[in-house]
Parts: sequence; structure tokens; C-alpha cells
Amino acid sequence: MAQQHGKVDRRTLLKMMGAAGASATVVSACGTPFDGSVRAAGLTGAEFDKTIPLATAGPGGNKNWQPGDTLKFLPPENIPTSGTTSDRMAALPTETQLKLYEQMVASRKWESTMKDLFLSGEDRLYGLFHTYVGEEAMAVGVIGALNEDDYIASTHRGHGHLIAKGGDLNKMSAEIFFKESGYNKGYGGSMHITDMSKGIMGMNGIVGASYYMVAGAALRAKVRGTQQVGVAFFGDGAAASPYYFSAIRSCANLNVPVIFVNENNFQYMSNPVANTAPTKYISEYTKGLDIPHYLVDGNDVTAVRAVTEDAVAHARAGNGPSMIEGITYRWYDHSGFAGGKVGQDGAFGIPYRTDDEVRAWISRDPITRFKRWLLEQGVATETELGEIDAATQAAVDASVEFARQGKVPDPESGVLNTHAAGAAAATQFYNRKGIATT
Ligand SMILES: Cc1ncc(C[n+]2csc(CCOP(=O)(O)OP(=O)(O)O)c2C)c(N)n1
Repeated sequence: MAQQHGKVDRRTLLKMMGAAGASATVVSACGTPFDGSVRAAGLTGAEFDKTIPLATAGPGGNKNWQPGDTLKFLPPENIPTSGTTSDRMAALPTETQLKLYEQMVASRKWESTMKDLFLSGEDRLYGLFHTYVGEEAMAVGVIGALNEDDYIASTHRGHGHLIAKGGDLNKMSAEIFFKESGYNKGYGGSMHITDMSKGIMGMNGIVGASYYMVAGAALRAKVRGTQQVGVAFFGDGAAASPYYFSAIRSCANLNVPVIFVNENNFQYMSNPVANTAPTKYISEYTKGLDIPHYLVDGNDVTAVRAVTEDAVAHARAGNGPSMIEGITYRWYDHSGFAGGKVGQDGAFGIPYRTDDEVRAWISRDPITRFKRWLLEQGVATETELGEIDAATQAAVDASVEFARQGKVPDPESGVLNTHAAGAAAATQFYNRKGIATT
């Protein structure tokens, strides 16, 4: 395995880091193409004055990463499931198969519609919006294998998770429009949408927050013997969080029924996964724990579904956690719509990736692939799937209209939903005025 090391004197290095922030100076001083690559061997007092090796090639070879390299990471065909994943999908009732298709389409159409509205300026939308377009097979494949009362904790990129778990499109749209009729009464925006009635513990602006939220819910389920399981979604960047290691180890220790689902889209904002992962795959991080690990094509809903069924069975049987890594790709920029256009799929001209790579991933579209599968299996005809597409778009359009008609929250209600004392005071205020606060 190629390891190339540049050398820099430690005292100089610390001075540089203190003066100007580590990454930029280390990169410029050492000529290494990536920041964050300081593997500081021997940083003890006794070794002061020794030189520090700066790794430019990680154990997984990732440090040699170039834009466009994601296609070299397509996952293995052989997934440890009983039977082929296609056969297992085929064994499901037609109604279920079509539901999965509909949910993937709903996620795609809802986000694409929002993207067009943001870009056209028609509704003067604002706030952060992280698209999940391209990754839909992950949410639908995983969540479809859960029961209604199982828990999920999502990420900042979680609209697809919400839709797959039965989230209400009207309330989602209204929240994006910051209206009182939204999921968070117009206070939260995209990243705080939560629906505990459906086991949705929320999207979350805190990267790496899903692990302990779900672990807590799943531990409660275990103690009560309810058979519920929890799923913690997280990105490749979030896998660098110490909370990840801590939570997955604790769940393994205590046999907590959590499925850790990594959506590896190779992009940690504008950082390639090479900068954050020392191994080729995220699922290699925790191989030492004696729990099942699955590495799947995250754009193949049959594969994602099959391994999740196994992981759920493992958890419900009292055997504790497991880990799933799905290899996928987001078609748009990290947040917002730079490089995107109204009516166009995908964002182009983004500096940290190549347009060819984006096109290659669009050609691996999880929805087109599943549609092909449904047609080949004779589950539905082109016309029937077209009807699902049209009905879904109509529901999305209706949700936008619902959002437009909604009311902007009163400024006075700003103290609600903020902190405990404020909420109590505001509730009294509303009670006096005879206004319902729930
Ligand atoms: C604790 C915390 N640190 C940093 C951020 C800023 N941030 C928002 S999204 C993001 C990248 C997350 O990347 P990844 O986990 O790979 O998920 P992806 O965006 O690719 O879906 C970062 C660093 C944050 N929101 N929370």
C-alpha cells in the first residue's frame, strides 16, 4: 500500500497551526493536496523536536483520491443475504412493491419541485435545504423493512427518510414555507422536521446526533420488551464523529436493537470521503465489533431492503445492533442549488466533483433502476407506473398550494417553542386571549 510522507519540524508545525489554522498552512507548507491528513505519530513531550510524518496516502489508498473517483468504489455484487435480493423483493406483495416505488417518486418529486421553486424565486423561499435526490433507495429500502412504531433518527439531508416513514407532504411543504401549518409551526424549517407519532425522531442540523437519540429510544424499547428497533441514519462525514464509535460500541455491549445506516455519498460538504475516511469503506471502521456489517449498492432498493430485513430480524431476535453502508451519491450541491437549474436534474460545474461523475451517477438513478425491475418482473405496466408518477406530482403540487395558503406565525408566538420559561409564559398569554397553543 502506497504511503508517502512529507516531513516538517514539529515546532514549526505547531507555530503554523496556532498562527493561521492548521489545514491551510499544513497544505501550503508541505505541498500535500489534502488538509486534515496529519497523522501525528509521537506527539509526546519526550519526542518533542522530532519530525512529524504527514500522511498523504491512507491505509485504504483513499488519499490518492481524484475528483471522479467515486465510480471506482461501486460495491461488491455479493451481499450476504439468503437468496438474491431481486428474489426477495419479488416475494413481497405487489402492493408493497408499488408503495416503495411511490415513496421514492414522492421524495424525488417533492424535492425537485422545491428546488425549482427556490431557483425560480416564485415563492421567495429561504433557509437551508439539503437535497436527498439520488439517494432515495436508501431511505425507502431501509424504512420499508421497519414497522410503523419503529424509530428513525435522520440527518440534515432527511426529507426522503420522512417521506418513507409516512411524513405528511402538506406539513413538510408548509414548514419549508415557514408557515404555522408546518411540522414545526413554521419555526424550524427543513432541518427540524419531526413527527414522533410516526417514530420520526427528527431531521437534525447536528451532524452525528442520530446515534444516541435512537440508541436511547431503542434501549427503552429493549427494557420494556416491545420488540421495536431504531435506525440511525448518518453520512460518511458523520462517521468521523466520536459519538458514532461510542454509540455503536455501547449498543454492541448492551445488545441494543439499533441499525446504524451509513449513506456514503462520498461528499463531506466539499470534502471527498478520502479526507475523512482512512479505510476504503466506512463499514470497515467497526469490523472489530462482533456485529453484522453489510456493504451494499445504495442505489439498488432491492439490495438495501434485503440487508435491512436481515438486520431487523437480528435486532428483534435480541441480538443487538448491526451496521449497513450503502454506496450512493447526491446529485446536487451540499446545500442549496448552486449549479442546478429549473427543470434540470443534477447540479453541474461544482468545483469539487466532475460533471462526468455526476452524469454517471444520474445514469445509475435508483428510481429508473427500480422502475425497470418492476416492468421486467411484470409487477406493473408503464401506464400504471405513469399513473403513480402523475398522482404523486399532484399530491406534491397540492402540498405547495397548502403551504402557500398557510399563515405566517405571529411575531408574538416567537417565544413559544424556544425555552421552557418562555413557552410557559407564552402559553399563559395565549390562554388569556383564548388562543389554542397546541
Ligand atoms: C456537529 C456539527 N458539525 C458540523 C456541522 C456542519 N455540517 C453540516 S452538514 C456537514 C457535512 C455532513 O457530511 P456527511 O455526514 O457526509 O453527510 P452528507 O452531507 O454527505 O449527507 C457538516 C460538516 C454540523 N451541522 N454539525
